[in-house]
Amino acid sequence: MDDLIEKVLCGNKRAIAKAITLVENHPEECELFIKKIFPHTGNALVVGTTGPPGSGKSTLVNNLALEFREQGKTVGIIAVDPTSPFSGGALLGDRIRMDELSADPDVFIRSMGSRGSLGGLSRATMDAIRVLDAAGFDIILVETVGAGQSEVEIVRTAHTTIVIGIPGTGDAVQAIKAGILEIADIYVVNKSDRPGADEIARELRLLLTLDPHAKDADRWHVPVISTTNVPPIDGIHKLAKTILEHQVFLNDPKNAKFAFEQEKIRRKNEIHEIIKVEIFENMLTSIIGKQEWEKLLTDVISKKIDPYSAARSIMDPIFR
Ligand SMILES: Nc1nc2c(ncn2[C@@H]2O[C@H](COP(=O)(O)OP(=O)(O)O)[C@@H](O)[C@H]2O)c(=O)[nH]1
Ligand SMILES: [Mg+2]
Repeated sequence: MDDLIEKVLCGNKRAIAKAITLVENHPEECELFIKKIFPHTGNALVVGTTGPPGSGKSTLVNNLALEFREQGKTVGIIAVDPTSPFSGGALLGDRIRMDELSADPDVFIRSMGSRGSLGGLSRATMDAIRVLDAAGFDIILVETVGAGQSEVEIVRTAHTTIVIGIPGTGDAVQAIKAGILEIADIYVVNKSDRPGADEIARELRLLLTLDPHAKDADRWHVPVISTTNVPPIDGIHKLAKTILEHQVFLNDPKNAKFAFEQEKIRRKNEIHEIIKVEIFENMLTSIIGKQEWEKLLTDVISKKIDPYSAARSIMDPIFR
């Protein structure tokens, strides 16, 4: 393991790939591995991107990666798809640009699906981010599908979260309803080459002014950026600039308290996640035997007992 760690710290791509497979598939070894690389993490800027399928996340991430490469920054990319059983392969998107990226020695691309993550996908993703961070990548771009709870958790591990919407889908209003805007540091209206893009951007800016903290000086004010990610590409340069401005904001001593609170939320989520997985994967089966578990499930199915009472019957002996 020490050999693997050393190679990861040197940025060796094969070692990085192996290390990510380790954190995905071997929760026991993973724990020691993360413990050892942890002191080498904390330098990368982690940027999460979320939005509905087909909104252009992969294309945007590719273009953003190319933009940051032009600025001389090294880039790690993780594409997370909880609905995909596959892991390890390249992510979908614009193949040609993608190939351009994967041939670049200063870019590492990895996709993660639900299958190859025994200890939970969001935990595996956080650890994969750590591996890339320890390997010295300047920027780590994380793409996650949709707006479900697990995706929100994944995105919350990022320093900067980009939420993507597209014209003509009622996304903007949907986003507000789903509370998804709350996780956005930057809102992107992609496919702005399509009709209705300006309206949706305007509508979003208006909605954002309704935030009770909208006028607080020590707050980050969520910008709405329009992008087009098919030629002629537009808005990516501005988006990259805004991401870096967000980082400057977080690093400003004036905003230390805000940044610390954000970090606290991230670490709290992560620890919760670890405990949750431990309870479900390990503790649950050791507290309540397999037969007992089966019986409880059967009782709920046959309506002998409701799910709350079933959960209580497991928890009460521990917490009472
Ligand atoms: N018209 C238009 N199409 C786009 C834009 N960005 C992405 N697309 C297309 O939208 C489709 C879905 O893109 P993809 O990046 O795979 O979406 P993802 O599922 O969110 O990752 C692809 O055919 C892209 O070429 C854009 O700005 N304008
Ligand atoms: Mg995609």
